[in-house]
Amino acid sequence: MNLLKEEAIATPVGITLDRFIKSKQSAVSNASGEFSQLLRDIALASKIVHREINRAGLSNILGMYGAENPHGEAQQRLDISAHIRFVRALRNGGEVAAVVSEEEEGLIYTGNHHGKYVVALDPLDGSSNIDVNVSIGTIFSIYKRVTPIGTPPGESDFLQGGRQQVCAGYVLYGSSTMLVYTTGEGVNGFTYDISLGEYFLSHPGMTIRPGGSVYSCNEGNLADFDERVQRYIMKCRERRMTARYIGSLVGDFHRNLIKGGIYLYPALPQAPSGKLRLLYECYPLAYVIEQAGGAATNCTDTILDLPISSIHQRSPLVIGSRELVEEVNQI
Ligand code: P6P
Repeated sequence: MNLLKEEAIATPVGITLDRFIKSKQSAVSNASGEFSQLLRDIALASKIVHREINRAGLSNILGMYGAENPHGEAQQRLDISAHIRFVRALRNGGEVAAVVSEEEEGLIYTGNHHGKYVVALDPLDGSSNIDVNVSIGTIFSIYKRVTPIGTPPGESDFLQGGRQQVCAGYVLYGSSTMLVYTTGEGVNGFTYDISLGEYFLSHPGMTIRPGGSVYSCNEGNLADFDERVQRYIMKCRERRMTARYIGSLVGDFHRNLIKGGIYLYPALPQAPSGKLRLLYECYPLAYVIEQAGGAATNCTDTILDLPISSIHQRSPLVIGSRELVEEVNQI
């Protein structure tokens, strides 16, 4: 066989998500495969949501759903579609005992009382961008249950605190669809190849630069920010940093992860505890960013150390390059 063929055969087509998961599972001596299956269930749901989003303009699925989520926010049809896809995949996969979703008030019991895990998720973040074709995302967070296996799960399974997450990540439905997650051993990014229906490892070992030249916040609220944040934004302007804000947390977060930068959603008079939710937005992204070498606070305290007392609790969020986040604390 000539060298070209040998070289072609020896060149890997790429590591699929499934092969990556298997390799990680085999490194864990007593792994049962349940966690691996749970990750596959999340990936499957994301592929279906990808398909829904990419044909949204053609399938009468854009626009308002005609109801509000538990926070009084108007729900988009795609919000509900994504919620249904993820809850269904997690229920049918059998590994998850309960789900908390931004789109439902209480726990969603899957009936899998022998499931070892619970999942908190924002099925489709950035809803306001859905109809205008701007990147949106799914954010997820996985915990091992603290309630006894075989019994019904409870809220305590979700109120363990950010440092108890066993996995966290997001799916970005952008110019390409990417799944990015951590299990505490760094951050890895996978790009979806729609022609094969597979995610391929495209961003192994993702890290964020300590500094950065991008700041992301809704400057329309500047007058309502607390003075310290106002001073920080002025400093960003003085430095001629680049202002980039697309109103989609996952999109802004991912850009900053790749290029270095900071995202800020401080408390506001109309949102004294902040707008974002601790359990299924702040905690998971804080886990990812810390694993990538960055930082996340609520403007003063570390997100992952914040106590949680309710499943839809809100928090201010400052997240991104470590030096920039620490500067907000010191300014
Ligand atoms: P505002 C989307 O609704 C979201 O939760 C985040 O994705 C986004 O960063 C933020 O809210 C946008 O909020 O108040 O600037 O429109």
